[in-house]
Amino acid sequence: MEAIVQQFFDYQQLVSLVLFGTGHINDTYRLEIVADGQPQTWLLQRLNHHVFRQPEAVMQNIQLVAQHLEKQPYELKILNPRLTLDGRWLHCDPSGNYWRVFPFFDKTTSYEQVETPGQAHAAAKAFGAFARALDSLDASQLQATIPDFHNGLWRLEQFHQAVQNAIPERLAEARAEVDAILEYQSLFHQVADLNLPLRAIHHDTKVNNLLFAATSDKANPTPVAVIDLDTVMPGIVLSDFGDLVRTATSLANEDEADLTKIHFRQPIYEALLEGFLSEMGEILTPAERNALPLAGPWLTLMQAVRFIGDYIVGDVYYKVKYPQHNLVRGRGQVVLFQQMGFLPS
Ligand code: GN1
Ligand code: MG
Repeated sequence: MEAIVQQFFDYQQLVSLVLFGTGHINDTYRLEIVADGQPQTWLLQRLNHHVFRQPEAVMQNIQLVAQHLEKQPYELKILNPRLTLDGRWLHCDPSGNYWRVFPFFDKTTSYEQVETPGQAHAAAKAFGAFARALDSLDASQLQATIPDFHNGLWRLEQFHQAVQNAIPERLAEARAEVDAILEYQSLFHQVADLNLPLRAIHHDTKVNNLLFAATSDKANPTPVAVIDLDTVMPGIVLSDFGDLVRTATSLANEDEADLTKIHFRQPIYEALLEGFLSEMGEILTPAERNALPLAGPWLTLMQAVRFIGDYIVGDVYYKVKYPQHNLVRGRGQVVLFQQMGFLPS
């Protein structure tokens, strides 16, 4: 690891390097060094190149977005990657792993779950401000670094294939969830048929991808930065509003195994809608605005498809901590989806 840190910094002392955060894809470390006689904290991250097959394109997108945000009236901090000492965004180590460094925003905190409408409003306003600042970025300049990432019809097709190729015992265990997903599959057609416009979309607006000021009032926190820009690429607004609804409205977090704890909270939903529209209300087209109620159910069902699909084929995508982990996550998504009250057409 020292050899990697040396690519990015000319430092006097490496004080600590510890695993950090709860991401399902990349490995993130908090790095403390002494450089130029000063203690400094950074984030060092291994980019999962099995998921992001064009690491350079991911960094190009992030760069483009960061540069664009710099030129906008945008009040949050911008996640600018740090270059290696010889001017590269990524360092590829001898084992073929890709590394990059981001600023560590001090005195900030993140929440795995939303507790108050004030938090929900602040979170949605922050992601809304991010989307608004990117409204003027031509989305076709961004590369689709994970092709078909939030293409519901493609996810559905992959899911059907996963069911065909499933490990029989796992498929049997997940039968109820698989059937529930199939019962509502028309939702993916419904959203695809809307042909909503492509924008520069974050695509991972879970509430823990926001940093808030650690000293601010927890019930009404002050956002500091939108983080995790890896999946910024062309997409539809339902992705960003939807993932916010998926992660913020539920009383329990994504890993909760006790299904009785999963509740969709309507007052939180209303605060999210108000917060998001306070930034994006005048920018959305009428079709986008009318489609917002579909965002939460659509994204939650898609996440169920992804977790259950991964479980039945043997956990090839998401990091898991125990064998049933993806099943538990997928079950939670199905329950949350059912509570959202979407009726198949
Ligand atoms: C993944 O890396 P992380 O945890 O931010 C995933 C998202 C899912 C999310 C579910 C590249 O995000 O799409 O919504 O897990 N990212 C990728 O928690 O697949
Ligand atoms: Mg992510």
